[in-house]
Amino acid sequence: MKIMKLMSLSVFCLIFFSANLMSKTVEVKMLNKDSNGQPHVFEPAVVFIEKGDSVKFISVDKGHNVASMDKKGSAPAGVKKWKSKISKDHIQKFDIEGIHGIKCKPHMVMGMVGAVVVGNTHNIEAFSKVKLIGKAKKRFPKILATIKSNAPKGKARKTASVETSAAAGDAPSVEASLAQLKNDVDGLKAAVKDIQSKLEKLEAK
Ligand SMILES: [Cu+2]
Repeated sequence: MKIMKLMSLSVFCLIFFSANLMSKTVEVKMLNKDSNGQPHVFEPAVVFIEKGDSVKFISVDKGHNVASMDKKGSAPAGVKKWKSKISKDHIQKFDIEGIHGIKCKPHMVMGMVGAVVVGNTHNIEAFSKVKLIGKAKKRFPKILATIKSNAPKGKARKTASVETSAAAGDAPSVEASLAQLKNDVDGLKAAVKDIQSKLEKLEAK
């Protein structure tokens, strides 16, 4: 019995560490102006990540912050409010799947809004009904269009997110090995489920 428990514990550890190895951080710049001359922007305005990944918001220009949008429908159920300090870099980890609206508090009305898409777009309907004002309202359709045109997620990650961990030259092989690792983890997860159910049956006896 003890051996079984130890075995399942070690498999859990393996999965835990593999999952941590796979999580990544993408970067979003907080800018006074983007390359097209658009004032007060997150660049990119929309990023696509997986559950457990993080976004690093870089305070390139001063006077900005990043926070959860805090509007009805602007985040999946269970997401708590969060915000960064003005003029500071901020790393935010996302553990709940779905579309998370973001804003810069001082410049929201001037259109400084965006979104972090975590894994999938299951809350797109509620998100598309978020009520914004001013220039944010004007920019919102473009954000929605970016989310829609890049779903399913796989395609978008290459163009819309910035890999910070992988060196540019060997990016494809890193991608491939990550995919392999993910497959392995999925296999392990199934194995753990199997062990768990056996364990439960044994304990029931
Ligand atoms: Cu701002």
